[in-house]
Amino acid sequence: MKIDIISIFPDYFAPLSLSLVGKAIAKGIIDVDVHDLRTWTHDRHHTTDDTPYGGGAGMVMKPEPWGEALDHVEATADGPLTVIIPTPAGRPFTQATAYELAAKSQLVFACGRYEGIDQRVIDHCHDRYETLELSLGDYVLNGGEVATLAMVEAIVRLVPGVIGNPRSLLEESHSDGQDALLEYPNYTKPPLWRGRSVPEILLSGNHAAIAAWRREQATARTRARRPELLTD
Ligand code: 6GU
Repeated sequence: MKIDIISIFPDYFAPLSLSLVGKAIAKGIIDVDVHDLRTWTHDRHHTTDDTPYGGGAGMVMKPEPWGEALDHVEATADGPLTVIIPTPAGRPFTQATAYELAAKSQLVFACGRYEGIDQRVIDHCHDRYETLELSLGDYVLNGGEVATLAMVEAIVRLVPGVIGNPRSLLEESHSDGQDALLEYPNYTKPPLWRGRSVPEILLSGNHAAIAAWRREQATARTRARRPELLTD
């Protein structure tokens, strides 16, 4: 999988060379290119934003650098592009979205500031590429960079070969879709820590009883924290 990221803050993406995503890059399973949007400005100050038509607070990203950046990525691509525009005004990014995107050959993340990119760029993307405007949740970040880091990690771990033991993915896959439950609590050694014991059942060796206990715990936790996830 190829991932292109276009941003005025390319330094935000240094952590991609660490941990799981970094290993996937080292293994050659994914290839990440971070592009500085200012590469495609032509004035002395490398201007990427301007005041909004119609007035109002904040600035809007100018269309011209975005057009050239996208043309460049398209011209150097060897297949179809899927463009992702992180925005608090987008559809929710979910685990189902992550699975869908993990199957694409080339993703392009267009990181704008939260006041947004000139709408004509977004319309151009919808006309020319498969394009998704996606939000992480109902809160506002200053720009798409941190949202992109989160989405890239969620997607890349689902690409075949990235996670050594795909059983951990299998267990999770029960937890997507409508009747998802939150994860049950986990314990490791020692059996007693600061007066707190590991629940007896987990030491019993009774795998059926353990599975039932975990399901109860997950259900109780889901009812308390995310009742909207329970269908029954
Ligand atoms: Cl995807 N972008 C921005 N700027 N803010 C957000 C977001 C995305 N998701 C939640 N808040």
